[in-house]
Amino acid sequence: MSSSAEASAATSGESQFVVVANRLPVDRVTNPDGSEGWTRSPGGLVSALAPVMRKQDGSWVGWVGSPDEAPEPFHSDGMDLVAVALSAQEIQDFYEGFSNATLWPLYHDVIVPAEFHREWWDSYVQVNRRFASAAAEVAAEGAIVWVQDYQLQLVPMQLREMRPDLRIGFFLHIPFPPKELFAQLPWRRQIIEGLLGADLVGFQREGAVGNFLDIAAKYTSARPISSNQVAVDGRRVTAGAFPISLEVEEIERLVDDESVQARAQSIREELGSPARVLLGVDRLDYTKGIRHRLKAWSELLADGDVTPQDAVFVQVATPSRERVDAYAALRDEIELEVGHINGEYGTIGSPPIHYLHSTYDRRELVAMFMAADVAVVTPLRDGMNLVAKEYVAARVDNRGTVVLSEFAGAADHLTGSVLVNPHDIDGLKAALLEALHMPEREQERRMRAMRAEVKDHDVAWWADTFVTCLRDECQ
Ligand code: ADQ
Repeated sequence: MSSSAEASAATSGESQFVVVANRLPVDRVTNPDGSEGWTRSPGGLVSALAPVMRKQDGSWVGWVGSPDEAPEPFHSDGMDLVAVALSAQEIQDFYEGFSNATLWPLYHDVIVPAEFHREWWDSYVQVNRRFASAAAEVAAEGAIVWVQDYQLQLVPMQLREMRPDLRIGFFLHIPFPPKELFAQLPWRRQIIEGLLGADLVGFQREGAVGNFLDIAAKYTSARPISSNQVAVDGRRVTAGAFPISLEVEEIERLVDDESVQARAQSIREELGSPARVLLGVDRLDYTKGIRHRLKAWSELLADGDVTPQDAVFVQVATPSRERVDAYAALRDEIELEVGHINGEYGTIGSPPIHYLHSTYDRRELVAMFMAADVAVVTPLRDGMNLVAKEYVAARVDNRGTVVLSEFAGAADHLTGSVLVNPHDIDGLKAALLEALHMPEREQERRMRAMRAEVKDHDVAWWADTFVTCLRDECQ
């Protein structure tokens, strides 16, 4: 892992492959000699793209994560990193505002109301243009540019206007809503026109592709030319589903590691060696269905269907977007409910729920997956949900069950899970009991099938399929 910044080799017009994402895939570190450097942040996206980046003089355009900071372009770990600066005001308006308090709720079924503010929109337009300009500067003639996610939906068209020679792809990591919800957005036409600047627009699920094509036909001049293509200004734009996945080998290597195995064992012991362990791992986000899950668990305890000696629930909730009001309120609600459950049903040394508001490294997460009998993944809406796939990847012993929301993209692939509608609390309780009591042979049958699916369709497969399609081979 490179941690020091060398001068960038390709600062302008030399990159054949450019990724544009809200965040750069690096975190700042202090080296042993006291100098400052960068280390690659963990994550499937960067691991999947690193080989393509290395082969093709790749550049990654993104924000470093703190206000007003934009180091000169530098080379790290086989790619050129090009930083885009955001001011404190832009972080509030573009990022916390329009991205996370307008688009995020609107694209997730309006679980909390979406807020519409014109100054947030103005900032979104301006910041998107800055990302587009940075990409236009580093991309070589005819290069491939792959724009990522909901924060940057205007970049494809802005970039096309600056550089019509480029081949532009866009991938949305979150759901894309039906037109009945999308229609609320005062800037609905501009967002769709922004996306139509791409040659290929990718989504997690087929349903999102249908929503996008429907909305494009309603609000723009795009005209359908086939089941997944539209014509816009004499160009052809393709839309398709490209379900994201993870680096299975990285997880399997950790499962193989004796110290991770020992840690999994000690987690069980620290929990008091209960008969069964249920595990939830989520960003603390209202889309993840944590409240519904806790309600179901609380009712199972109240009904006497489970006791803290039978089973313990571990809920890991990663701190997330704490400056956005809805997230602060959610944290309070969840912590109140956890306190209620433990106060009501726990005994000394046997709380029925362990709540951990913290971020963990991959080793600890994998040890938790190995220690858990049931993964509880019950979002109210989720583009894909990688935690469900990570749990499956970690169960090389073919044991364990997944309780999975039908509203997560992962439900299309992990068909051996116990599928639930997380709004149906009785259904959720029944699913948790089914998972807790599933015979080992049945667990094995289901887990084998799910592991085969995840191994066949890993994150490298996802990136290859998208990039191959973008290079004009699926048009
Ligand atoms: P997220 O909403 O962040 O991603 P998810 O797909 O579950 O959701 O990814 C979360 C990642 O963070 C997982 O890799 C998980 O292991 C990790 N993580 C969670 N809690 C952690 C903790 N406490 N410590 C350390 N790591 C933790 C968005 C979309 C998803 C889509 C992904 C990828 O909302 O639907 O699957 O992008 O496209």
